[in-house]
Amino acid sequence: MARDKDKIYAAPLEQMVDFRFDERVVSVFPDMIQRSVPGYATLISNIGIMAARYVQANSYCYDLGCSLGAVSLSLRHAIQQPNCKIIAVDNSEAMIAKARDLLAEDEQSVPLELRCADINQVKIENASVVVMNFTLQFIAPELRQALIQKIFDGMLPGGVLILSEKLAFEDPRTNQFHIDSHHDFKRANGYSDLEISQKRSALEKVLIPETLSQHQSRLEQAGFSFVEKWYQCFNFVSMVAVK
Ligand code: GEK
Repeated sequence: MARDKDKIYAAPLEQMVDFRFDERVVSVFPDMIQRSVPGYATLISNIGIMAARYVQANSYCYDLGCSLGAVSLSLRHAIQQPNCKIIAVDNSEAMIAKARDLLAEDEQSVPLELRCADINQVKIENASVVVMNFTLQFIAPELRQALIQKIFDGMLPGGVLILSEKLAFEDPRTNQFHIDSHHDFKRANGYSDLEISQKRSALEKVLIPETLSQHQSRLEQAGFSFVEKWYQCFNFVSMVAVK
């Protein structure tokens, strides 16, 4: 995949507008997410590895907030069960259009459907695997419980939800430690202080992180019988929740 460099916040902006997944972001997205999310490649490959254990024959696998389809590709290459279908959903038309081009280059027989839709409106059914890799954090907090409940209700017994999120921490010192460490990670990946601070302002009202215990109690309230954090690097975590 050709990787254009993310320079969106490199020059000073006169007016800060809220972050959007538009064409400009889409064109640099692989570079942006790789340099912004610690362990992104590790997460993508291990999501496939875990999904392979939970996927059931004759079921659906959902990639909610699929962006360019990295999780869907990982699932597609890992699935060994017969008669499965991957349903990848994103509400950014620009993302879905580019994902369609990228997935066309992938030669794999597991059927994959791309849908441009709001995940709050999408029906979840017959699901053995559901992945939200850094998507719930962009959903309005008051809609999150209903969304998790809808996912749980649409899952098969024994199915897995893999949920990756940027976290907030109750203790201010802990919170600051993780924010500073993440910013050091971005600096080490070539982002300037200006880029880091402008991106932070653009995301402020759009990406709303919660604490690990908020996520855990929401998952338990929905009915998941096993909830476990399997990955953490700084303020980025991934959890599994089994029905
Ligand atoms: C990856 N999972 O590469 N409905 C559908 N999509 C949405 C919604 C919504 N309501 N809100 C946001 N999105 C991907 C990375 S990125 C994470 C996920 C990031 C979509 C949005 O358009 C974007 O493509 C994605 O969620 C979040 O593993 O950029 O930090």
